[in-house]
Amino acid sequence: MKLESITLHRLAMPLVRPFETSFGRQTVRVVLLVRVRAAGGAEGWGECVAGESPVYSSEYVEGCDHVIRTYLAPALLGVEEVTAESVASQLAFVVGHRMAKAVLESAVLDAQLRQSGESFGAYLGAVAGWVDCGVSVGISPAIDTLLSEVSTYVEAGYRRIKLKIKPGWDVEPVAAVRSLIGPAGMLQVDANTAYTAADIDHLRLLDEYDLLLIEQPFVEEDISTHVRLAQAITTPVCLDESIVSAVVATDAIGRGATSVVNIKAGRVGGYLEAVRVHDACVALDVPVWCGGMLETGVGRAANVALAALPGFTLPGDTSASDRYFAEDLIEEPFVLGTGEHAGQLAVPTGPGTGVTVRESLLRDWAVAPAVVLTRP
Ligand code: SMG
Ligand code: MG
Repeated sequence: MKLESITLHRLAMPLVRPFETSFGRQTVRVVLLVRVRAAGGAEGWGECVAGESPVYSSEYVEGCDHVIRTYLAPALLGVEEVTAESVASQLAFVVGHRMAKAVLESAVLDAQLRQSGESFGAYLGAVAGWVDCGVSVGISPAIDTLLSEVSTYVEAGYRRIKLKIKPGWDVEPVAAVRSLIGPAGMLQVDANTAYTAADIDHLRLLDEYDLLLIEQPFVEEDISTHVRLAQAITTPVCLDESIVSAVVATDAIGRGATSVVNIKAGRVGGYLEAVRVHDACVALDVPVWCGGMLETGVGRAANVALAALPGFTLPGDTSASDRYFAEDLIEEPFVLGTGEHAGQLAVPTGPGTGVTVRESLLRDWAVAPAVVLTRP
């Protein structure tokens, strides 16, 4: 397709409760949304996963906005033909900036699929109509508040609990939640790089609680300390921040740093690369699960489609809309299923992401005027 315009929307959406990780506390999700319009009327939406500040990743909203306006959008608006399959190579002259590239590729893919009538799931290779959902639970001010939050999620049907941990908030909350949910409850932890090699002995204490995995205890560049930890503990080690491509995933698995992989399309540069990460892991018999970045329904719809691929054998951080927002940005908020589908979300089947942006909310929640980039 020939792109006519790329529009950047910047919104702020209040979270239903603060979300605290080892790197900070967040009460609002600032979202960069991208809309592409092509000649002939095709239109698509993408959501950038970068946060407001560079604390989870080096990318952040203002930085993504800048690199999109200055380099990425002009490259796509300056050519006659763009497809989802061509975006990565058309943007390869820019080093890194995967989250910024990913949102453009997603929006182009959405436009392309809406035009052809195919769903994200069908295009990516989904094999399931429903996906198992977990919930990521932030660091709490106290154990009893944590337990009451976890109870709410267990009652809602979530199939797995993930606890955010950091030095000083690890063994005690894990022990408390393990006794609350019982031995059969699926439980895992995520440190977002808060530990160092000096903590390996301490992290071994977690082995007692039968965790599904420990996610990203050390800094993203430090593959070798993850290898050391994997050799020292029985809990499987899972990388998130470190895995920025299928090549890195294959390398980290080969080195024994990760025996489970968290896949986030934004972190690896888009859904096409996410599928390559999935395929590489499946070939190596490594289970994967779908990560989350507090997405609105726009990004969530694509994530739920990705999570329906066959290698996604563990519940994802793909929670229902009401876990994040009082009101979602889409007309079809994600709601957990009931009965046999308790704790699951249905994979959208409509063209593209299958969801519709509520355009009035783009205006109500805007924190900056929309920016329309057009052909030179
Ligand atoms: O989308 O439910 C969600 C959040 C899941 O914990 C989550 N994401 O490191 O995996 C992770 C974090 C990154 C985002 S923290 C703002
Ligand atoms: Mg993580």
